[in-house]
Amino acid sequence: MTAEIITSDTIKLTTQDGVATISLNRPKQLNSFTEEMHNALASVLDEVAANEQVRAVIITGAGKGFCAGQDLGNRDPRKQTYDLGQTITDFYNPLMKRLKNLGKPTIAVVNGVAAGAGIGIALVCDIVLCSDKAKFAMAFGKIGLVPDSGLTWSLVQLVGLARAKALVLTNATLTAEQALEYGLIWKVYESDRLMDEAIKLATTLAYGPALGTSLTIQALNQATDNSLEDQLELEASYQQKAGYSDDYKEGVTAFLEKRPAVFYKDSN
Ligand code: T3D
Repeated sequence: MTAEIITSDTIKLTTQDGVATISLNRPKQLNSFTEEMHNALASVLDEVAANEQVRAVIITGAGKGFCAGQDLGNRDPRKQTYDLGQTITDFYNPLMKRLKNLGKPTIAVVNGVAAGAGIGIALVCDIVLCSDKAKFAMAFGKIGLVPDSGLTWSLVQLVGLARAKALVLTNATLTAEQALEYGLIWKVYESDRLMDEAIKLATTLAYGPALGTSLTIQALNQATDNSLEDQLELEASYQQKAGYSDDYKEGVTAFLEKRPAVFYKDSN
């Protein structure tokens, strides 16, 4: 077992036992995003994607918040105009694509308030765990903006069009329990248990069959865009890949030998 800590000012990365934990680290501003933080997170995500020892990824926030979206301290529309389409194209959209296509399971650990693009970051992850103190504040309408970071897509997918429209048009703030009831997240834990539970889940995923897990995520991500016929074809091709893997050989061998399968050994 090993722990390695790499820090930049705004993003902290810890790797241990196959699990990378990424903390958004601007707690005084509720971990809202600056350009520097976007660049630091992009580098860390690329590093995590390339590191074969990393087999599951947690993303969380330092301090009492998860992420309040764009840093509004960086915006003063009284003094200048901004091409926000450009910042979305240059920073938020690549971030969403990096997270969605990481090739490893991602867990958002929402420790406190998530607002604006912070909600988009949580919902693009494969599994969302929340503290009982977490809140989801839609926020965009309050400053005259449109939901971004994939939220017009993910909210509709997760809660349906009727609830998605009402949530964003009323700038609603959901509690963790409401988010659970709406099907937005997987589980809620008391705040002092949240990280232990997240690490337990991430470690279980890290010790699972990496290729099969990655292909499963990819298949599920494509399900809503595909017809059943297309999805059946996709499953056949992914199953072919999984069937040629060492993990399949180990899984079936372990079954026949009546022992737990070993897909991953921490090399340290
Ligand atoms: O601009 C572009 O590039 C386009 C991109 C858009 C993407 C987006 O995400 S747009 C949405 C931007 N985010 C928001 O509009 C959220 C603004 N924040 C809030 O509405 C509230 O702060 C929260 C609902 C998130 C939390 O409320 P509360 O009462 O728990 O905390 P608070 O007291 O409002 O905030 C605590 C501190 O965090 C406070 O600083 P202070 O007064 O203690 O020094 C506050 O200013 C700071 N903070 C919160 N959100 C932001 C922020 N600082 C900078 N940027 C923020 N987004």
